[in-house]
Amino acid sequence: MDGGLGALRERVQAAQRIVVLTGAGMSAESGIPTFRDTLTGLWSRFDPMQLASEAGFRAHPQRVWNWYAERRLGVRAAQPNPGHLALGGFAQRHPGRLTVVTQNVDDLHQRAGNPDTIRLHGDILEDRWLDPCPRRCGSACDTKGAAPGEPPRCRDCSNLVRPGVVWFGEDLPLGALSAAEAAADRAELMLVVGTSGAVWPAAGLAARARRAGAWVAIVNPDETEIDGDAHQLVRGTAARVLPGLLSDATA
Ligand code: BV8
Repeated sequence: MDGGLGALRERVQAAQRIVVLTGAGMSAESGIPTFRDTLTGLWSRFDPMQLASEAGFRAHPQRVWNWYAERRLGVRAAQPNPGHLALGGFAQRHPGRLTVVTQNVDDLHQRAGNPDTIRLHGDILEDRWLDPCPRRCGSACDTKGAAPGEPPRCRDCSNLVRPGVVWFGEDLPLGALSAAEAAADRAELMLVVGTSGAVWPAAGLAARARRAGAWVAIVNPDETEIDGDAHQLVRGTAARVLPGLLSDATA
C-alpha cells in the first residue's frame, strides 16, 4: 500500500468532490476519549450495550444519563484540534469541494468551520424525549420544561429526557444516512480518518465510495477493520497528517 503523502496531496489538490468520514480518533487529540482504544477507551470501562442503547437507558436511566453528562462536560471543554481546523480551513477556502461525514457526536467539526457536517450518530449536546408524548403536545412539549433530575423527566407524564444520539439498535437519521451515501457515490476522493470501522452502517461508506470510483485513503495510526476497502493507508494521526495534506499548494 502506498503511504505516500505527496501523491495523496496531489489527489486532494485535483479533486473537486472530497468526502471525509471521521470517527472518534478525529477528536482524540482534542482530549475526547475514543471508544475502543484499550487504555482510555470508554468501552474498556463500560459495556456499550449497557450505556449506548435504549434498553440500557431504560434499565439504568441514572447511570446512563450521568455517563452522558460526564461526556458532555468533556465535549464542552474540548477545542478543535489542528486536524479539525485543517478540514474547516479547506472547506472555507474551497466552498463545495469537501464534505465531512462524522460518526462523532461532538460539535468540533462544526466549531472548526464545517457547519454542514453530516452527523450519522446524532448530537450529544441535544436533549429529546425518550417516548412520544402521550399528550401529543408537539413542540410545546419542549424538554426545557422538564423537572430537573438524573435524567430530567416530564412533570406531567414522567416521560424521560434522553441525549439526542443514535443508540445501538436504533436506525440512523434517514436524511443523514442518505446524504452520506450520496456523497460517497459521487466522491472522487474519500479520506477515512480516526475510525476503527467497527460500527455499521457507517463503516460501509468506504467500500461504497470505492465501488463508485473514489480513491480511498485511511488516516489512522493503527490498522482498522476496513483497511481492505482502502487504496492507501497513511499511518498517522489526524492532527499531524491533515494540516499538511489539506494546505493549499505552496505558491
Ligand atoms: C443500525 C452514538 C439498523 C452513541 C454510536 C452490520 C454488521 C454488524 C453489526 C451491525 C450491522 N448493521 C447494524 C449493526 C449493529 C450495530 C453495529 O454496528 N454494531 C457493531 C458494534 C458490531 N449498528 C447499529 O446498531 C446502528 N444502527 O444499524 O440500525 C439496525 C437496527 C437493529 C439491528 C440491526 C440494524 C447504530 C450505530 C450507532 C451507535 N451509536 N454513537 C454514543 O456515542 O454514545 S457508535 C459509537 O461508535 C460512536 O459514534 C463512534 O464514533 C462509533 C464508531 O467507533 P469509532 O468512531 O470508529 O471509534 P473507535 O474508538 O472504535 O476507533 C477509534 C479509531 O481512531 C481507532 O481506529 C484508533 O486507532 C483511531 N485513532 C486513535 N487516535 C487517533 C486515531 N486516528 C487518528 N488520529 C488519532 N489521534
